[in-house]
Amino acid sequence: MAERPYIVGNWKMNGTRAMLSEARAIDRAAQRYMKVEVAVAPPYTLIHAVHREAEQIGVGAQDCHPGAEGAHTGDISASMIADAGAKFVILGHSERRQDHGETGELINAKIESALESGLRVILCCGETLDTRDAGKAESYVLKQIEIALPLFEDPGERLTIAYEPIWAIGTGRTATTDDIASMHGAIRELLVKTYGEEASAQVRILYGGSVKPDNAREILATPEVGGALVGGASLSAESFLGIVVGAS
Ligand code: G2H
Repeated sequence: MAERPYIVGNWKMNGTRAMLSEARAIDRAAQRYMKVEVAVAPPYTLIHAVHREAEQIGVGAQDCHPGAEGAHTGDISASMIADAGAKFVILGHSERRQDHGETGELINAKIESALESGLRVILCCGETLDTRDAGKAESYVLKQIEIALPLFEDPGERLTIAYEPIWAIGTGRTATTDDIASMHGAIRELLVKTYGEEASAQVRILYGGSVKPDNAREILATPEVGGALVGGASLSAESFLGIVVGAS
């Protein structure tokens, strides 16, 4: 288990103001688990409201535009997200790669913009079942990361990687702990090669894909798993907190 595991709820396209009571409950309970870093990424419409409620948890966004401002109808920039109270942004989620055709180059540009605005970044990666079955999962995932990685000398806590095999997202199916350990180990090697041992030590590698209270403890005890990115199970305070307890 990481020194300070990072448990992040990704609410995806879920949540109206009625969800603020869940955020309040998560925030109150998180104060009892200070050794775990807890955060949620609600939809844009709730970032400011959750930020105002939150004393302990971090609040983030699920995407941003690579530009600073301008004529981009319907888009939101990293500086706007930061202004609303976000401290981090999830980028490169497979649902954005699939639904919006996001490329590695675009994700890299978004990361640069987010970092310039003072946001921390959670960079997602993960392979399809076909890619895994073809024995190409590791090379595919490492390539996704290499293309998107920002160039800095010391990423520190500004960068987090989330490995989310697409075939395990919202399906109830999780990767085996051997699969997870092997992929996380390969990602760690890449980080060390890119930034050096010392500079990359603070970069946590999260696992995501059907993490639930009943499998969290085992997943979080897997080598090189520094926390979890949680979708469905983050929508109720009770189940999300069950995962936080598993990390404590
Ligand atoms: C993977 C994960 C959160 P879920 O997308 O990013 O979602 O926990 O619902 O599989």
